[in-house]
Amino acid sequence: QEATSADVTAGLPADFFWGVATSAYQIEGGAAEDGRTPSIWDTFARRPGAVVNGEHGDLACDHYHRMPSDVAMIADLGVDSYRFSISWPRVQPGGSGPVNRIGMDFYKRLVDLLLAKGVQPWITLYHWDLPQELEDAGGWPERDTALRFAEYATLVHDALGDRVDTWTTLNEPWCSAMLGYDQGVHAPGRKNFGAAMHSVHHLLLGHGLAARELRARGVSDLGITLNMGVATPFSDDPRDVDAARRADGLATRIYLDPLVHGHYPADVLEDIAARGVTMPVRDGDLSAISTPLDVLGINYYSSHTFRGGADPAFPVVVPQSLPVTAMGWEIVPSGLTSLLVRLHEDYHLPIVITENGAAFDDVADADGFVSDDDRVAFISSHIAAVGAACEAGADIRGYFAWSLMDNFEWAYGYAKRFGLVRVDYDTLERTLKQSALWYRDVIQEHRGR
Ligand code: GBH
Repeated sequence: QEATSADVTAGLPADFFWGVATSAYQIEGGAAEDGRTPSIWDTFARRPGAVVNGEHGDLACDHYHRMPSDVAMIADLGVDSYRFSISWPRVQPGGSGPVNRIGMDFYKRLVDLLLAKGVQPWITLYHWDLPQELEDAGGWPERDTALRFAEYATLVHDALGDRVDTWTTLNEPWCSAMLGYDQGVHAPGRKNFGAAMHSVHHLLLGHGLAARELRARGVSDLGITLNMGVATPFSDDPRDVDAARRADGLATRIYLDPLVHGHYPADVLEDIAARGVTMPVRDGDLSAISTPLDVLGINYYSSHTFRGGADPAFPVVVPQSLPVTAMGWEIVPSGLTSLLVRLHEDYHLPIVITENGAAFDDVADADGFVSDDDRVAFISSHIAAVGAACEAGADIRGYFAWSLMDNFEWAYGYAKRFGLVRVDYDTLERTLKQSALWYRDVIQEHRGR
């Protein structure tokens, strides 16, 4: 790699921090152990055709049993922070009732081992693994799920609040609502736009009610993680401009306007009303949802250009003939800079990149080593894009690479590899890729500046 680490981190502040990220269902395994009950992903993965090759997270990376050595590996990368999620059905089986001590002890040990190694734990409470019983009772389209989530949040905080400072409520509610309830490509696999919009509101409400509880318990580093990109109109034809407005509305403003400004964007409410849907808002909901955030987590993978389609309600993505990752997602680091500058201007929040990374067609040598120059180039160009946003005035505090290691890539199963560390799924052996060694150097050089 020709660009030096110093070039890559040039625009970043001296106290910028570095991390790696994972999520519970994607790495843990131990699906039926120590009292854990099924989540919607355990169920969905069993549905024929839902996941490539019928794969599921029963074993995944077996992190549930290899956690101590995984923590040693994390520390060895030299990161400041490790972002992971709590499996709701592991710590509160069925999604209601008392805490499952054995399940919670797993996370206590994880946190203690991280702290002993000087790595800060960054907890995400919900990364898509809703207890199946709550889906059976209606799932996120139902208001009660938001109340259950707030209760679950307090139960986790009661157990871990003495040793964890940083709390994220939800990971990517857009994916939960749109992929899970509208497109049906994620759990629970429903296809109903109205249910998806009701899910948006109840996810936000769950976030807000949990945020209130955590605030009342003294949490001062509280956030939510959203996935987004920039939506660019294909041309200045008003139909294309409208398409980009709609795409941005359903991906960005429908979350950030209520979270930051305390109201849904009027144009988005009109768009969804035209599809026969109204948000199930009750008095007081928006004040809970707009509980002040200390930090906004942004997961960035790509950005898109849109044009108006035959039906204006459905913006059409126009491929830009850019290089793509193994997911087929176009590589658009400049979009990250524009996104961060725009978020700074419109919402004025400190931001942490809670996920960024890429799947490529890794080839391991006889020792399991992967020379993933493509991943190094992807991550380095995106870190540089964050630096450019900082230089333009955005307040970006840190960066988490997605992911620590190869894992269960949802509907794509194990075929798509996002890790800095390779996982051999026959032996479950972990091997640092070139990108992991490079990332460690970047962190070290940035610290030395
Ligand atoms: C994240 O979601 C998840 O938080 C994480 O669990 C997951 O493993 C990781 O990303 C990698 O997928 O087809 O060009 O329109 C990613 C959310 C939403 C990002 C859809 C890409 C579509 C790009 N994704 N988006 S494109």
